[in-house]
Amino acid sequence: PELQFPERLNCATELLDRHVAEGRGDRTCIRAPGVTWTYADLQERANRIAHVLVRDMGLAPGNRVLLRAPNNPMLAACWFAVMKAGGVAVATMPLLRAKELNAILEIGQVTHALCDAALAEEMNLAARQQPGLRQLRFFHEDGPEGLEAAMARMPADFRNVETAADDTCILGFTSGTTGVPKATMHFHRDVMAICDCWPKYVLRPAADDVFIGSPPLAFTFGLGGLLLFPLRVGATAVLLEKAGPPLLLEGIREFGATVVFTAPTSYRALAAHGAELRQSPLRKCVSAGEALPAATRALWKEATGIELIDGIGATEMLHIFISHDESNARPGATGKPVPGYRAKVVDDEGREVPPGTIGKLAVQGPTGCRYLADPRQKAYVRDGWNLTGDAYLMDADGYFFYQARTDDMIISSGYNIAAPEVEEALMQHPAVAECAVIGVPDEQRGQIVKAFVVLRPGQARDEAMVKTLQDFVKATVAPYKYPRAVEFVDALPRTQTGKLQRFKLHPSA
Ligand code: 3UK
Repeated sequence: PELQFPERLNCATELLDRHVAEGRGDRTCIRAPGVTWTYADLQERANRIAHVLVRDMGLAPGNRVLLRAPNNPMLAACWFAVMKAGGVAVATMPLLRAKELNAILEIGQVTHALCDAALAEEMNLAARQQPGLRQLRFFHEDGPEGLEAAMARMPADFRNVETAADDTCILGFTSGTTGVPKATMHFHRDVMAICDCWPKYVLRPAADDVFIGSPPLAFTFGLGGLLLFPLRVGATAVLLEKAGPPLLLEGIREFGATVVFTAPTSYRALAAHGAELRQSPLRKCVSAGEALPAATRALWKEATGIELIDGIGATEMLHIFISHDESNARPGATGKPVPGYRAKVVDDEGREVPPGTIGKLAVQGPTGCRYLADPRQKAYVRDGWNLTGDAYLMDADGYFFYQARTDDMIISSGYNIAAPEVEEALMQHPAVAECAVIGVPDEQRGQIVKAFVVLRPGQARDEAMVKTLQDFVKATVAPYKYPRAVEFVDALPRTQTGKLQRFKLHPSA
C-alpha cells in the first residue's frame, strides 16, 4: 500500500472535508433511526462543535477530550470536531461506571469532555473527583447550557488545525481481558493507514455501500468499521445506539445495509434469520474481537450464502492486521497478514519458530507500538514488534491459526490445550448456550481443564449432564482435552466489548 503521508496531515480534512470540497457534500454520510445527515451536514456540525471546543472551552491542540455516548450521529460529529481542533479523542464505553471513568481520566490526563446527556449520571460522579477535568458539556440537551445551544452561536466554517502527521489524535484504552486497561496512542497518519490497508485490500467497499454493526465507536473495531472506513470511500455509516442481534437485524432491514461488522456470538444469533438476509442487499460480513469458531463460519455460510470475513485486530494496532477475503477463507484460520503488515510466530526469546509450531504472535506495521506511560511497554513491544498476547500457529502456506490468549493455554500432564478449542467443542452440544474453559491447579497433572457452562433453558444441571458433556468433548476433539471439572453457571463474565474474561473465573480471582 501507498502509505507516504505529508508532514502536515489532519485526518478530518481527509475523511470529511475532502468530500465536501470535491463536490460530494450532498451524499448521505450518517444515518440513524430518524436521522439522515449528508457529508455537508456532518461537516457543519463538526465545525460548530470545534468552535465551541476552542472558543468556549479553551481547547488547545494536544488537549485530551473525553467522548461519551452510545453510537449516534452527535458522537461522530464530536469525534471529528476534536480532530479538527487538533485535540486527542478519548472515547469511552457507554456502560463504564464512575470508578472506571476516573481511571481513564487520570491515566489520560483528560482536560475536556463532551458527553451525551443520557450518560450524565456517572459522568458527573466522575467529574466531581477530577479537578484536572476543566470543561464538560452535554449534548442531546435542550437547555441554554447544552452543546447544541452553544453550537447555534458559532460559525458553520472552521479552519482545521494543521496537525503533524505524527501528532497523537487518539488515546485508545484496551478492553481489559487481563485486568487494568492500558492507553495506546495513535497518530493522524495511523488513522489514514488503517483506512488504506485492510479495507482497501480485504473489504474493498464502494461509495454506495451502507455500513452497520454493533461495536461501540469507543472500541477501535467500531471506530474503523462504522465511521472511518465508510467515510474514507464516501459511503454511508449507520449508527445504532443499541445493536444486540434483534435491533441489528432491524437496522440491516430498515437501512438496506450492505456491510456488517459484529462479533461471532452475534452472527450465531443472526443466522436464524438467514432466509431473510439472503434476500437483502447484505454482501460483506466482518467478524472480529474474538476467535471465530469454524462452526459459526459454516453456519453463516449455510444460512445466508455469505462467507464471513474474519480478522484479528487490537487496540494497540488500531485495527485489523491478519485477515482474509472471501476468496481465501480457510476453516479455522484467521488468514494472512494484511498488506502493509508483517506477522510471525515466536518463542519466549523472540525467535521465529518453524511452521506448525505454536508460539506467540508478533506483528509489525504502519500502526502500533506506543503505550502512554505504561511500564508494560517493554513486555509487549520488542524490537519494534508488538506481542499481542495471543498464541498462534502459522502453517506451511503462511496462514495464521489462532490458538488462545497466551494466558489461556492450559498445560495438563504435559499436553498443551487451548481453552477456546475445548469451548468450541462444548458449544457444538445442543444443551450448551455459552461456556468458558480455564486451567485450574491440580497436584497430579499440574493443571486440569475446567469448564463453566451456561445451559440452554430447560436443561438439567446434574451429574448426568456433566458426563454427557465430557463424553461429547472426548468424541469431538482429542480425548485428553475433555473438561475434568464442569461447573454450571447462570452467566459468564464479559468485557463491554463482549469478550470473555476468563481471568475472572480463576480460583484466585
Ligand atoms: C482478540 C481475536 C481471534 C485477540 C479489535 C478488530 O479486538 C480488538 O481489540 P482489543 O484490543 O483485543 C485484541 C485481542 O482480541 N481478537 C481480536 N480479534 C480476533 N482473536 N480472532 C480474531 N479475529 O486476543 C487480540 O489480541 O479489544 C479487533 C479491530 C480493532 C480492534 N481493536
